[in-house]
Amino acid sequence: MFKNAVVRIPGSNFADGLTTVNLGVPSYDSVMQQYSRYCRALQECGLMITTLDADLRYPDSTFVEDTAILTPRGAILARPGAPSRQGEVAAIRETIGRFFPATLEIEEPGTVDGGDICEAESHFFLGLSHRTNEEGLRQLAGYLAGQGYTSSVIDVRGTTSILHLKSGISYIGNNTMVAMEEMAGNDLFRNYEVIRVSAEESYAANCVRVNERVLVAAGYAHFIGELDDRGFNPLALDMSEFQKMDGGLSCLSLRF
Ligand code: CIR
Repeated sequence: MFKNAVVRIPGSNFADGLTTVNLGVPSYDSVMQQYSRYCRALQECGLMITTLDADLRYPDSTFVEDTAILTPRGAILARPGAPSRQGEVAAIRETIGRFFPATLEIEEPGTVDGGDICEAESHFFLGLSHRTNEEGLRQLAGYLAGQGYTSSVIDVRGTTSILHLKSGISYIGNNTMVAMEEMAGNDLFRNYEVIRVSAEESYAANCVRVNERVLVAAGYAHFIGELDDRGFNPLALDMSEFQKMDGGLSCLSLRF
């Protein structure tokens, strides 16, 4: 069960952030509407929200998930691979410290984006990506082992169209892994129930189990229907403006 979430208000310069997709420029009004609905959804799932002010120094800083890995056994501050995002960690450190007195930290030359880290009960899947490097994962695997977790690495550098591991897979509890078509056959998932997300709906593979609900991007009827059929109680949220900046649903919050 999660009790808390940390979010950061999108800045008016949100559209100046990094993106690799060609979906147009986000409208700030719509960004704020979608962000507000997202926060309400977290509250509807029973979470207490800590809201950080917009930080115009970092246009991508609303994607707070990339700054830390929070587990029931402790906090690990990440070190984002994009130079323009590295200052986001200092900006959130004090907030995380309020909830987690002792924090570990990924050190240079390691880089880790939180979006590359997928927690599945006591096992972690660690994405090696264009943002998260081998040294970062070596440090992280050591910290997680110290907390009693196991981990395995999935190299997503050759996987088309995803920024982070969790753009392509999500663990939603009940031993169930959601995976985009291209990743669904990975042998590491052999002991899981795998819900395959078709190539047309692959953006929705980034979804989040929050207590009794699964938050999922709106507009992906087939996948949402499948979640429903399997009893996962999906809650669909419009994410179009965040998608324009390569952002998935999970990256808008840190949940713990
Ligand atoms: C970036 O490129 O870093 C941001 N525009 C999007 C980050 C999305 N984060 C995530 O999926 N965890």
